[in-house]
Amino acid sequence: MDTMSKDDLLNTFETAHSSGDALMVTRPDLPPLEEFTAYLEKIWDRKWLTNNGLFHRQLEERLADYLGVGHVSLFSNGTLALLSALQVLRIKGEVITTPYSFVATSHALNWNGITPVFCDIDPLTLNLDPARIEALITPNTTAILPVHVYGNPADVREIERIADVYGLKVIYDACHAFGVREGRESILNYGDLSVLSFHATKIFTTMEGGAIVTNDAKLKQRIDYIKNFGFADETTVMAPGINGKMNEMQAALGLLQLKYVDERIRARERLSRLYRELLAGLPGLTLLHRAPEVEHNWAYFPVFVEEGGRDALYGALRERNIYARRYFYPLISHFPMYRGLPSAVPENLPVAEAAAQKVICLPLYPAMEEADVERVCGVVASVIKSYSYSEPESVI
Ligand code: T4K
Repeated sequence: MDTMSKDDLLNTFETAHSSGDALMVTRPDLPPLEEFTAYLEKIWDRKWLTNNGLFHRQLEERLADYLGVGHVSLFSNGTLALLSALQVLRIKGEVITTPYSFVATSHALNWNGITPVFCDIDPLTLNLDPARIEALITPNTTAILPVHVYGNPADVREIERIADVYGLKVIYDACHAFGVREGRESILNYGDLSVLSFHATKIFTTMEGGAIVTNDAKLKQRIDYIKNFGFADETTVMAPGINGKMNEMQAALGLLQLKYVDERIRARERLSRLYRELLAGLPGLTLLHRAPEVEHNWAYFPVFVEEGGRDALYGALRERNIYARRYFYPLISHFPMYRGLPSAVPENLPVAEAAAQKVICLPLYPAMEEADVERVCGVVASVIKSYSYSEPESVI
């Protein structure tokens, strides 16, 4: 019962869909089908399917407005947006990043021929620990690639200070941070670029999709060349670009999703607060720190279980048709293509190593009922009580 193959997951998902009683770690939110069909009819009429279509342009503008940022460049997925962000800023050599993320964060470096340098994380936020960054800087370091993991803001000010001192670029993997604000300022306004994902598992989805956010109009222009093979006009190619374009169906879905995203974030918040209330004070269980001054998007509900209890909980939940996921275990630094790097040595990453052993993300999505949360918490409490933990843990 250690892990599930992709086929097992899909079968489980199909069975769950028909039985109605399974809880997955997440389920996408979709608008009413007839609203989408109306957009499809317009696409069919216009026969303009991709390459900066009308819905694409509308979504870029509407998103920039909604997010409170200068410019948005849409992509067909978050990984292509990450790859392109590194290209646009011509990042090379070594980049300091976190091992506690989805593997795409480091893969984007790898695909650009850049060496990831893993830095340990902060025990409270689980984001890059700025106090450990400077020791990893070498003459080959060109940038920092932090992640706002679970939508919790990284220490943007301290990272900016270090980047300024050493002349480094900063690209935020903000794939979890759609709509997150700190002191009313969008978290996406920090660093040189921020990258979003609109994958089916994200709080704002276009099925697949992503974006690069910038406040620099010239950079936005370069990003738009790069995602369209480098074309500036019919005959001029400005850069070795790629095909990263979002199509009109994705953009249409995005326009509709914007209508509903606020109410969905509120539903997530309600469910998250219920989880927190029901799980508070269980010995051996730590909840994710959520800073009160942050406007959260309530993406993910990770909990951290002490001393080997995590996998028992994962198994017990599955026996009851509850498919929690261990995001982010294993650490990226454990995967074969990265584990030989000097920075991947587990002794250098104690906080990330511990978090990866303890974490489990419980189901969270707006269509869940309060009774679903109670059901999950019942299993968590019964497993936790079977371990003799003495007192609540406060940090990872
Ligand atoms: N950086 C970060 C920090 C990221 O988290 C991600 C993506 C990226 C970069 C890259 O962005 P993209 O290129 O993906 O835009 C999922 C997602 O595939 C991935 O997008 C996401 N992070 C990651 C955290 O999670 P899996 O392999 O766990 O997904 P999967 O297919 O097992 O789905 C999880 C559950 O979601 C299913 O059990 C049920 C539900 N689900 C999923 C899909 C695809 C649905 O209900 N419907 C669906 O269509 O990676």
